[in-house]
Amino acid sequence: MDTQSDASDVVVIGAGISGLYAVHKFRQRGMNVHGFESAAGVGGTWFHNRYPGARCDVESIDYSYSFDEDLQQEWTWSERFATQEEILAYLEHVADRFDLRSAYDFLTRVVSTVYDEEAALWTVTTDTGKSVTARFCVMATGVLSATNRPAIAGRDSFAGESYHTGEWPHEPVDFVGKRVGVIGTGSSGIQSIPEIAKDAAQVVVFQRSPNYSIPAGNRPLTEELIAQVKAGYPERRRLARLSGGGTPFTPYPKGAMEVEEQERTRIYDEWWQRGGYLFAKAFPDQTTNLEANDTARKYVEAKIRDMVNDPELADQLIPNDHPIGTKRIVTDSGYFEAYNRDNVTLVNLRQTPITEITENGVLVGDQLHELDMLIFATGFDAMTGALSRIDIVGRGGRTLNEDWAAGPRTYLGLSSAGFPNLFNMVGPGSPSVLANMVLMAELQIDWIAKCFDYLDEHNAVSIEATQQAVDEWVAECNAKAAATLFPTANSWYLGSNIPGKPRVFMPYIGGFANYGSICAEVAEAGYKGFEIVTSTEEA
Ligand code: NA7
Repeated sequence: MDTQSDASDVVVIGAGISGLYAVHKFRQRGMNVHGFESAAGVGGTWFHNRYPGARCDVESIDYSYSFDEDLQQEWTWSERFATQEEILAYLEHVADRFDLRSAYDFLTRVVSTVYDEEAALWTVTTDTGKSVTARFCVMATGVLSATNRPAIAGRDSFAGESYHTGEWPHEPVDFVGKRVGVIGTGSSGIQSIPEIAKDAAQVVVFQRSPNYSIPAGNRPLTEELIAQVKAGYPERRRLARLSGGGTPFTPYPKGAMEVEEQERTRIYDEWWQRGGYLFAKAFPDQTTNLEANDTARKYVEAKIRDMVNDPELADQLIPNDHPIGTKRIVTDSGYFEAYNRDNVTLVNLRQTPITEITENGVLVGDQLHELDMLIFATGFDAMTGALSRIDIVGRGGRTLNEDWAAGPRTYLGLSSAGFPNLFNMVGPGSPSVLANMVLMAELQIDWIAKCFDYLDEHNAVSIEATQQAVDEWVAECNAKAAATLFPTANSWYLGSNIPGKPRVFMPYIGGFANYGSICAEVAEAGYKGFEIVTSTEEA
């Protein structure tokens, strides 16, 4: 183990979408940036989630960096919804193009970051024994990066091949002729099941909660469309920044209950044809008004019944425990139709839960499902999981885990009281996963870079959210969530998938454009809500 010590201006933890851009942006300011990444390469989420069928549900032309005009003109996406492979190739291209790998220690996991109040420095320590001191610490650790392997009895006793979708191996996995069990029907399960079914002898799906899923309507991008998009990129990005979710779409001007049924159906047809999770936003009141939501729910239920041949099976695949859209609607390719195949079976865990996992398979009640391979598509300790696995120690020895014991507490998602010069990327208290992650990351990193300029201009040593600003922002986030139907669903947005996790709606649901305006106003008002300590004060 090497025990090297080093000094930098800023440490960036994570080499995913936000970490890579952070390195680039801060280097452009002339800063010395030190990056750490636990994986062997760049890509974050897109490095790890290599399961068959993995795609992003935001259109490729929007799910890409906007910071460099040449980059967005030269890169050409092949499909409307990009595969994991293509997104990873893109991020690798970005890393090469801007020489970002050189900032990183790969295969290096950060175990702690501790603030020294006197020196106003963070000391970041890794599992390789290396430690780096830096004035600033940027946590680009990802929101869907800490995998969840639920504590099912006998979980580790299965003797066959076993994988988690979020830690998928790099070597090809061969399903041919195998009996494959999949636990979980979130996005990862729903995307992978139809692909696995093409090769496997048998796929047994263990479903606890059915999910809404809308066919992607994926297709190759034509040269004509690409030329059009590239010519109009500045306007496309401008509209995306003015939108609620960071993609250039405008909601219907009226609520679902303000129009006649015929018009409502016409709009639902339009969004169904368009494909994907944005169906949740066909009408602006769909996730705030239960009556409006019910119209969308009924529309989708009828579609599921059309796609699944066996009506009893269709019943079991239709969610009945949450309003549509209050868990992220999955964007699929052939999911419901997969159940029409002879080799795909549904095991309804709501009827009979898993008793235990055994050496040979999964025991449900007294029925043993014998398997050659078991796949955990069981999701993540979302939004806070990756941070909670690092010992983050702020002023007075207080840890972030202590500060967030009853749920995450931030100002603008960026900063927490007691943790000077430490910034969280795309996490709780920001629109985060409710927005296009790439533009989300750019917005926050651009804000932080400007903040660094301000600190330099004012000879400042540190910046930190005040307790009052945090209290008010947490209250604002809670109020925004309470005005919607989202808190009624047991989703990972609320941490409900992790036993013992406080039930708090974690993202800011006030919209991407609003969030951007609030952050800009705070900066223009001289970083209102932040305490800035200057070197004179310190002296
Ligand atoms: P998700 O959406 O959290 O889905 C995880 C699935 O695993 C979900 O169906 C869970 O059922 C199921 N699960 C979790 N624990 C268990 C146990 N103990 N027994 C049975 N089933 C279980 O994760 P994904 O990886 O699919 O997607 C995450 C996000 O990535 C997604 O929202 C997109 O934004 C991209 P439950 O619903 O908890 O009953």
